Amino acid sequence: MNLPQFHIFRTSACLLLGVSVISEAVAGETGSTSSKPNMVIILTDDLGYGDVSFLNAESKVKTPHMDALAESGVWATDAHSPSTVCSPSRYAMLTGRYSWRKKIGRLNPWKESAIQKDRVTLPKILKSKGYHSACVGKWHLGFDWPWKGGEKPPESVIGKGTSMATCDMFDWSMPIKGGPLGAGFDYYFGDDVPNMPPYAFIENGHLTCDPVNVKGAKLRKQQVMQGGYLHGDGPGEKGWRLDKVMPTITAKAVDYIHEQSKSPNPFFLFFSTTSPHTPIVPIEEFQDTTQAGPYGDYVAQTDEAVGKIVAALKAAGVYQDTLLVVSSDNGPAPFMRDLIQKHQHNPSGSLRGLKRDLLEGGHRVPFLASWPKGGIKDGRRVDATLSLTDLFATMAGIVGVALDEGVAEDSLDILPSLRSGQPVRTELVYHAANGKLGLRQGDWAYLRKGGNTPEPEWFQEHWQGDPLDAPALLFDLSADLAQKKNLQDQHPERVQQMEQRLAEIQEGQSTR
Ligand SMILES: [Ca+2]
Repeated sequence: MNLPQFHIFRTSACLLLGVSVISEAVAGETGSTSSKPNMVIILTDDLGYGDVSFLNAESKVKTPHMDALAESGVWATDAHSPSTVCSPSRYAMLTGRYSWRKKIGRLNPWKESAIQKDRVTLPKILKSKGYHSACVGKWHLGFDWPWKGGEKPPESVIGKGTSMATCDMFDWSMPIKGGPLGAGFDYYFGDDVPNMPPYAFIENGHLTCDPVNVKGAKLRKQQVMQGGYLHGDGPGEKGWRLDKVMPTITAKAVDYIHEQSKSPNPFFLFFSTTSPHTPIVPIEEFQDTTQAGPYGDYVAQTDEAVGKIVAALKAAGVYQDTLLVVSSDNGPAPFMRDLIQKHQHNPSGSLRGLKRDLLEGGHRVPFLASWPKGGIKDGRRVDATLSLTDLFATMAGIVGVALDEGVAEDSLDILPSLRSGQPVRTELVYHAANGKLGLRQGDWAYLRKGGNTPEPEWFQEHWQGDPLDAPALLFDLSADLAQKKNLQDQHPERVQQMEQRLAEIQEGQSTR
């Protein structure tokens, strides 16, 4: 693996400067001499609250590796992705800032880097403390592509959801800029977005192949096992196999752990799986291994990837002093609702709603954390409200970086929640795919009108929930986690108060 050089000088300088009060507290409480654990975030793509067996005993998929982490680390019941679709959710996690402040939605193919160059990001914060960082897998936050002649073709040709890009539009001798490296990572390997061109791997600033023109529809027809959409044509690797993406990026992430564990410096790995998002392409080893069709098999493969990362951390001898987080960037894909009828498997489990929705199923996600030396252990269940936006302030706190104004504006240090279940977050803004917002306050969820996809008739009969087209939706999650009963009529004053607060947050600059 061609990794950039370590930043030894910077690390030594940071060590000489000493550790912060927060870091000393960590060391004092745990008896560890280290205040710089390795950090690993495994972010799965569209994995649902009902897909994993540690949260849903009725799941038709067994997830033994994640279940084992739940038994040894901590698992959260009320963790949320910052948005209900990929790009904004990832933006918020890496910047600690609500994505709607920048009005970012799901990026179409060939979009420019969505994270501004001067934005302080999580890898930049950790780099300032001597960490080496890598992003492996899905990115979906844009790159600055090497357009031939420096001019981007019109959106109508390349960027309206269905790409018609061809190889001759690019100058591949020039580097692909921006992307993960532009956002502060030292190393990137992945395929950006598996259902969008380029249908190829990118390593740092270059494709790993000499690209040819690849037809998305042909790939889909020949290889995809279930549903989904490929966003058109574009440059790609000759003979590209969609099913080699997960095994390849998993192996890269494992290699990275082994390589970096030899260094005296800590590392930060953002392993962003492309599964179980479409294209649904489980490898043969997992086909027909679950009772939830190819999607279920792909969830099982995702679980195994988590197991491989855990095994690599243990084999490298760094598991005890690594903060490992496993979660999902949003709820399960809308077309997976069909699994309820076909396989009696509800990917949202006990929750109403799916990816894109303000309802809990859109953003309440599986969440696991482990850091044995740091007191995140013993298989504890955490019911405190968490957001993936909070990973920024939490990790910054662990390494002793104080956050300036204008940095990670919506991120809270949730270490007390992870260590002892102590609630930190009392409010949370929900973000639908269409930009509509909702607000969580304690047990109450208030959803503005229009932030949920209409439900098919069969599902309405099955779920027996109140209509979603009311002027506002208000749910008491302590009594009604399934969000069947809209209480807006019974509590008009609460609706008014929460709407007012939501508007206030929208007008403000920060929530921390
Ligand atoms: Ca996603």
